[in-house]
Amino acid sequence: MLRLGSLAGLFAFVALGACARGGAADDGDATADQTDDDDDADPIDAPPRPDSPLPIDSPLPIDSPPPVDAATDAPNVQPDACVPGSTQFLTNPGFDTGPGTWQEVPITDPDGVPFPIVVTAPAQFPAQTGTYVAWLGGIAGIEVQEFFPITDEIYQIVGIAPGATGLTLSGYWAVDTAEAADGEATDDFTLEIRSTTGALLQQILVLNNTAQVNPAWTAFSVPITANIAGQNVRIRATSTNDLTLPTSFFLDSLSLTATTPCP
Ligand SMILES: [Ca+2]
Ligand SMILES: [Ca+2]
Repeated sequence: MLRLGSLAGLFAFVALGACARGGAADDGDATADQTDDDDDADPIDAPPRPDSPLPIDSPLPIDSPPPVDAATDAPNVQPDACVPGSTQFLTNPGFDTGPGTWQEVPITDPDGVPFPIVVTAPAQFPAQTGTYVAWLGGIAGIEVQEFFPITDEIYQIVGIAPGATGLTLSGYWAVDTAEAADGEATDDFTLEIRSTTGALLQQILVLNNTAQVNPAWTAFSVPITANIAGQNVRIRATSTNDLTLPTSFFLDSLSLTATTPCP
């Protein structure tokens, strides 16, 4: 009841107000032209009548720039543009977590105790990265009472993604020998890719005692031409020392990468 009563009172008040405004305009400009009188009589804030023209300052839709024009002015940047990357397949490529997935076939001393291959780098020859390296050789046959060349080996089985392209094996090698600088090649080293059944797929490095660079790491990066995508392969290093004057062969900071193509 209160709401109905209040609404009725409001209608009565508005009706009175409208009459008062009309009466005041007629009374205040009785001699003016009737057309001007009508224009002047409209309050500034009166709502437009249904047939009234748009206010002068009303924004017209045609003035609004269409979205397509705005996009034309934007920089020509493609937010989803692909930048080719690379994928690295070796585990522990710098040897710095210890042997891990690297399998060692080491030289042993006369009591059968192995000389580990993944070791802390010797003080006189710091690691290329971290503290560990792969150290092959470094022992002459006669030191372990062998009367023929002695060998060791380290390898890791690596799964190469199907469709991998741009495969490259990179890293650093170093040679430190007791052989004469101008001596013959008597102690040897190879880094290669083999199948899991032992078949040679590609040689990456072939070194010997004459390759010594005192004392420095030498970078290498060799494209893999063997078709190994989608296969498990062995990344294998092996050394052979003859009876005397040992040669050490070091590896560090390896990587086996493929280019990651754009879709
Ligand atoms: Ca290392
Ligand atoms: Ca030797």
